[in-house]
Amino acid sequence: MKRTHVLLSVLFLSLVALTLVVPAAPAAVSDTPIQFVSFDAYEYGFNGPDQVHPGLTTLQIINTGKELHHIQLVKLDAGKTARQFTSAIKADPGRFPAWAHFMGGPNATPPGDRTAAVQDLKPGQYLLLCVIPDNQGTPHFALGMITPLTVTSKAAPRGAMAKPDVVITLSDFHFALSGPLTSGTHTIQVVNQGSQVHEAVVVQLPSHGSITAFAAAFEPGAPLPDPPPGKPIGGVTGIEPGDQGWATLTFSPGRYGLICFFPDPATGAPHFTKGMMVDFDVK
Ligand SMILES: [Cu+2]
Repeated sequence: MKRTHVLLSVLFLSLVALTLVVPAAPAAVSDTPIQFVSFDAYEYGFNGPDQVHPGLTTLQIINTGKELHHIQLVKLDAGKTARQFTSAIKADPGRFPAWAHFMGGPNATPPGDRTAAVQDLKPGQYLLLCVIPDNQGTPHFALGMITPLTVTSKAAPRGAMAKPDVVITLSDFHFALSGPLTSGTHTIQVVNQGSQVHEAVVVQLPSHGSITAFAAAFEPGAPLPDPPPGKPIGGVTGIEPGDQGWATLTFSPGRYGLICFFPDPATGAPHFTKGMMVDFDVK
């Protein structure tokens, strides 16, 4: 399928991005209540709860495997099931069914690392998917990384949510930061103001690297660069127009980038080829 096809390029990072990321510490907290759930990701599946409460939820991914993984939450319209989703994808691998909606989640996480994203969950039936492909180009969800998650209608006792201090706005086809990201831990609000599904993959770059060089490494047939052109440290997976998510990430001084691999539905061209990538310095 196209959107996995364009993500194919991410796979090689699983071979090179083995350094441990320091887990994000909680930033300043507000009074906003939130629940916390954690999923282990491995080849090929997720371990975690199959039911959660509705509302703001920190979704943590712990990558206990050997390849790059993420969590793409997909919400199914009422009456649709995981089985119907699987059949629909089998019948037409080129597109997700119209009754399945991209609802974010923690983005690309290297082996041995953990990242998290906050999403506002509504009651209903969800799926957790990993859309990142293996080295044959098969998306991980087709290899078993697909698991149902029921969001109940019962409210739960909650902790406190970190207060976002930077906003990343996604549009067709740009990233905009509300202000500079500084060294330390930040909770970043990611808002999709575009007309297509977008994601934010946050990439730590080498000191003289650029997100353009990182993206260039994903050209089909490109040799694996040494040293690697960057390491993903999380972000928010695909969200629908008008939707949002939050990611708490820890930055050290240096160079970083943002990139979106989602394809334009009309052409299949990944958004970064339309300019949806940017680099920035953290001081
Ligand atoms: Cu995009």
